Amino acid sequence: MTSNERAATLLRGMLRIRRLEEKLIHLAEDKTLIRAHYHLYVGQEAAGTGACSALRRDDLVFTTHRNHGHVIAKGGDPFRVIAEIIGRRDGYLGGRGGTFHVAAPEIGIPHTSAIVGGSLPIAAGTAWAAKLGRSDRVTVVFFGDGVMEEGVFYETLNIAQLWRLPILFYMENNSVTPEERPGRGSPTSSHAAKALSDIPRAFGIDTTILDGTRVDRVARAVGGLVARLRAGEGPLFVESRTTRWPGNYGSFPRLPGGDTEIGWAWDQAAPVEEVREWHAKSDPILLWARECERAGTLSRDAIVTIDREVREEIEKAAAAALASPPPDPRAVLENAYA
Ligand SMILES: Cc1ncc(C[n+]2csc(CCOP(=O)(O)OP(=O)(O)O)c2C)c(N)n1
Ligand SMILES: [Mg+2]
Repeated sequence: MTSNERAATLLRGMLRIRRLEEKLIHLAEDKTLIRAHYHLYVGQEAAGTGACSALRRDDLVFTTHRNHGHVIAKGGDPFRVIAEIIGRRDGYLGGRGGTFHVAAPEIGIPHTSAIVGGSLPIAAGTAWAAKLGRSDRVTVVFFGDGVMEEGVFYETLNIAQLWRLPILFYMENNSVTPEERPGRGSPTSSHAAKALSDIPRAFGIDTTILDGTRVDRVARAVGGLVARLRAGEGPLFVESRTTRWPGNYGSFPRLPGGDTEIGWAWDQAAPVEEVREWHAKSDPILLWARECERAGTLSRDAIVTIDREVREEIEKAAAAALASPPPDPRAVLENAYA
């Protein structure tokens, strides 16, 4: 892939997540389509997109309550993702999982848990299976900084290191200010550790701190880590730092400044005040658009065109998902175990 193609692929991948999730906020205004709580990945697109760009289709990914972005980044079809979220038959799980449980075994996402830390031991299990089967498939488990307060996190780290499992623990610390992103310590008010990255290091697990808003750096770094996992050097740990999008502070996601305008990459004064600084300093998509134009890998016109194409793709996917029927009530006992 040329550097221009790579720039376009990463931009398109991140925009697919952003446009899909903005669309979800609009769909949720009709209180019947998403009936309960839902969480968005807006602001963290560079982490999932960059990391998954370094994976093969048969590598395994585990995710969290913010799973939509990871599923899209691993190659999920936006139509089937939206259909799952709004509970329709064409969803990856036939509409039974919903927003908290979008999983897609055919692209390497066998399971999603919304229990904080719930995916970690299962991910260690698939890594162990790969090791026993002498396969070079790797497992990447994405999780939030909050997981480091859970007991299961410590048990999983311990067994993964004792058994040298081919797993990447990809911790998305979304509680970091722009100034703290490149730094070393990352204090949080809810953890006694001075730096979260000290914890895996105490287990002897090699740990990398990444600015999780920089898609190219994430892709390059994870590419190197995955090669090491395939060579038997696991487990490995990443702390990926992002700054929380203002729309993600309340109990339900909001669009305080409306849908993201791609032109804000150059017109940084344009967004409303509540989101202006975030888009200027912490929006991974606008940072990448600006960087590509500066480096000459994508022109402004090319960037605008990619955005228009992605918007059209997501509009079509949403229309098809809305046209998909609800699950057949007679199928309610399928896949149920008693
Ligand atoms: C075991 C458990 N405890 C509490 C919750 C409620 N809960 C849902 S998300 C969340 C915060 C998780 O923080 P973090 O892992 O940092 O993820 P973020 O939301 O910041 O992406 C909590 C406490 C839960 N789902 N599971
Ligand atoms: Mg968090």
